[in-house]
Amino acid sequence: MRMTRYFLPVLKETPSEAQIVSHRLMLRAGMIKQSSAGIYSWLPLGYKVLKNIEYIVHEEQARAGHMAMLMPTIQSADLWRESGRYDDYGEEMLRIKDRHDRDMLFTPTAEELITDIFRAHVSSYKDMPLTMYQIQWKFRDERRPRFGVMRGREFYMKDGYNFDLTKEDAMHAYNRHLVSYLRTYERMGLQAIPMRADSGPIGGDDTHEFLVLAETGESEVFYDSAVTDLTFGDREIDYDDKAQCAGVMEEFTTKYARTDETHDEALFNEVPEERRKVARGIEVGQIFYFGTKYSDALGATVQGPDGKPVAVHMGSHGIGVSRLLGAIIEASHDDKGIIWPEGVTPFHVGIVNLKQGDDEADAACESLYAQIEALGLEPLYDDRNERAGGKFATMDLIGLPWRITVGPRGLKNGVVELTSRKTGESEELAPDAAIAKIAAIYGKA
Ligand code: 5CA
Repeated sequence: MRMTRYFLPVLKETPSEAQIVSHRLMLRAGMIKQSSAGIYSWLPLGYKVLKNIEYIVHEEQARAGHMAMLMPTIQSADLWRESGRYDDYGEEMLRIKDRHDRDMLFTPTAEELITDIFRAHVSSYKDMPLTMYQIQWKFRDERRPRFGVMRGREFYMKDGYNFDLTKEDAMHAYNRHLVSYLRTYERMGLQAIPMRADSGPIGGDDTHEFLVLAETGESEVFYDSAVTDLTFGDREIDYDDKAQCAGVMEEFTTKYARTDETHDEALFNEVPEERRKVARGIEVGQIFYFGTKYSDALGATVQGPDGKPVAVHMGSHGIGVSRLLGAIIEASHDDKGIIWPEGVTPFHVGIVNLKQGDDEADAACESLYAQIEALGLEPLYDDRNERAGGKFATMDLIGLPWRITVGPRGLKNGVVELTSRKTGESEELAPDAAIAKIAAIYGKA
């Protein structure tokens, strides 16, 4: 992409309505524009990152054996009356009437609809286990939408649902989700710690939230600092292996880590004092096991191995896809702007031409551009007729992990400059060597 053709409405001034850094930077970098309270348009740069995050979620769900699908955002109230949640959900649910005066709603989550699909099509235990998920817009009429995409009214969520014959199988699904979520967040450059939480309007007893530690987080959290040493890394896992998944679950959830809703001071005090931490966190996901709550309410039974009907065991599992943009920026920025982890960056490399219009500099930039594209990577070329300072400021603000700077003086010596956004370190390299390094960084060598 060339900057002269790109829609990148960066703001010079810091927007006064934004209270936290991720919200400020998303507005300043031209990623989103508020359309009404808690509802945003996703401008090209923001949309690209949203899609990259979505892609990682899809890949990791596929790896875990879960099937993608899509359900409507507008649903009939009838199903929600069957489960009893039409009244229970309260003011957070956006209620709509259609032209025939029928009660409709904008989905805040989809346990009812997926259970309806299941009961219509699955009648035997032989068709289980089954886990399906979608990545779809949700609406919750939050009392205090704030912090940009962090607490929106409309937001993008991955919601997955498992159907199993027994509690044991359903707990395997729970553990499988925990493992897949650990991998998902790590690929985005985040450490998200599973913490015992409260299940709220979804229901059930077993639930963990995944929290990214950040001063601006909305949740107060209590944990044993030993949990921050745990990483999943690139270990191999067989998602069908119950014992393996349960082992990871145990490894990541046995040490004390809880949100304020479930915090237990006496238990916490058993953690050695120097390891007891109280901090704030951003909830980027939550997994639930709620047994037969919805299958009982909606009559989702299957014929068991002995021929008798059994209510299926269910759980649901969410990732805050749009919230993750805010969480990643909170975890990765400096006073100049965003620092995208390589896994989600909107463009892989920025190219800055220090002297637009100079034949040699222009040609060198064009050549780098073509070579980066040939690697299957996306460059963003700042080809504007602007001062170098302005170009650097824009690149730093939008946070591409790597920048290649091209100028007539360097080219005379046969070099360009490769700069890491994260460390700020620059290296002078021949253009080919810079390309080789980029290829290696992104696994394209
Ligand atoms: N049905 C279950 C699992 S699919 C469910 O709805 N879970 S949830 O309520 O915990 O939401 C899942 C994730 O969506 C949360 O962990 C959070 O990261 C994100 N989320 C929830 N509310 C908002 C909101 N108002 N704005 C942005 N993200 C949100």
